[in-house]
Amino acid sequence: SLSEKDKNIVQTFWAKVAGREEDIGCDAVSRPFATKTYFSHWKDLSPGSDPVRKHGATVMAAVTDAVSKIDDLIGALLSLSELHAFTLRVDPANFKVLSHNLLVVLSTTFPNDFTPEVHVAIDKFLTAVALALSEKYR
Ligand code: ZNH
Repeated sequence: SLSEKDKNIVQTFWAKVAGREEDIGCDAVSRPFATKTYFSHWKDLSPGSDPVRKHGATVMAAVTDAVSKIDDLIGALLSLSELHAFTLRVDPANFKVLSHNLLVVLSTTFPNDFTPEVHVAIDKFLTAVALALSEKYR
């Protein structure tokens, strides 16, 4: 789980992400993650399309919000967990795929800041986010 040191590293790194959420989120959701299964109601599913970009920004805004509530991720993400479990019915295995996509995009967007130490902390954080989002799945 996340140590105090990990939390500090995540929050410091995330200060660099601020303002770039839309591009980063767009890249992350443009990478394959069972898009067709869940987003077939969108008119344009291609990487970087308007709905993909908008959804990337939405997801990243939620992740940024989670960074600010890093001490209570379960509480912070409870209603989103409910939404994904009962309304959207997203297979929680996909949370891992998106987390991985985010790691890839963050590492290439911030090649200098994405040190091995940052990598470990962000990986732990995204794992905790995925776990919190899975809370309402029973
Ligand atoms: Zn999700 C939606 C977040 C993952 C699918 N999302 C959503 C939203 C948010 C989110 C915030 C919005 C809500 C409202 O509107 O209210 N997600 C999120 C996060 C994550 C996620 C944070 C992680 C990290 N998702 C995910 C995945 C999937 C999904 C993985 C699949 C694959 N989501 C989804 C859908 C939706 C959402 C389908 C809806 C969209 C539309 O329709 O537009």
